[in-house]
Amino acid sequence: MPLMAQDGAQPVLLDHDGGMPDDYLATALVAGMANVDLLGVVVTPADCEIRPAVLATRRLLPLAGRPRVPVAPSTVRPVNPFPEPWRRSSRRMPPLLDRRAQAPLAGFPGQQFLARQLELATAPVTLAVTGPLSTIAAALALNPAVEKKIRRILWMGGAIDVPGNVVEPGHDGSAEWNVYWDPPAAAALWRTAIPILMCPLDITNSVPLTRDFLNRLKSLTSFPIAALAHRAYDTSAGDGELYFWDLLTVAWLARPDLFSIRTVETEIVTEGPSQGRTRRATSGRRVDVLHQVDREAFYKWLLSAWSK
Ligand code: AGV
Ligand code: CA
Repeated sequence: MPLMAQDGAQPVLLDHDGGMPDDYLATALVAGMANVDLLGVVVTPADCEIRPAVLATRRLLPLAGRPRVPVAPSTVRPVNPFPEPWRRSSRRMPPLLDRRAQAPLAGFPGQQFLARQLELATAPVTLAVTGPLSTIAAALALNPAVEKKIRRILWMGGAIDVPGNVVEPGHDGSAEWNVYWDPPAAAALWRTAIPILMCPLDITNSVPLTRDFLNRLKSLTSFPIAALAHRAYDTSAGDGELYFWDLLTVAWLARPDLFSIRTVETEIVTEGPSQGRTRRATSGRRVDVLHQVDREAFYKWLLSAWSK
């Protein structure tokens, strides 16, 4: 049955980048939130191959109760592309392959779709972004006037007082990948007045995928999304350390009460060995940052959200 958004639900546009399985599960999670009015989903071609990522997104939305939400592939290009094996893993959403129902395509490239949806919006929209900021930056370049339609950008990205996760020749390791993929796009957003709420590695480091979580998930696989999550994390095992990066980010939309927030001043490094770093700077750009989370309550909430 299609999910009905609650009266007064917050309008949200989701921009994910197809990371397996984090971005897909975050998409299902947002689609399942009754306090969210989901206006569309954009797929940024970053941590994925765009065709399988768009297809998986279109099959996930009906499964999560939102069969009519439009999906738009963005056509932005990287400064620093993701490693090939990570991108290839976007093909592996096995439980979705036999599903026929597909959410519609928007009929515009993602950046144009974003700009249009913002133009049409009658109330300020929250942009939930679980990949690079490139598509949003491109949408603002197409129509700078839509900036005032954005209530805030909720963004998985950055590393403030902890090491980054970029391991590349010539890089010093201080950057998080969603910034590093396109540092000028992040820098462009830093020049706007849009309220930014970041979910950086500082906080996502506290929510790893654990063996205990997988065991609890395994007992819930009679529910379709829980089954999907279990299989997705199973096929991803061996790819290295996994965290609930994007899932923690979007959890804030439904459960802000689980988080504390702090404000920091930062700048984006766009050149050299630290490119993509979100560096503290006095008189830098003020951003709000998800600071601490009630970890066990988050895990519990995630499992319950997947059990319906
Ligand atoms: O840096 C975290 C971001 C999140 O948006 N992504 C993964 C999440 O979707 C990039 C990333 C870091 N390590 C990775 C990543 C890995 N081992 N595999 C794939 N993507
Ligand atoms: Ca991502």
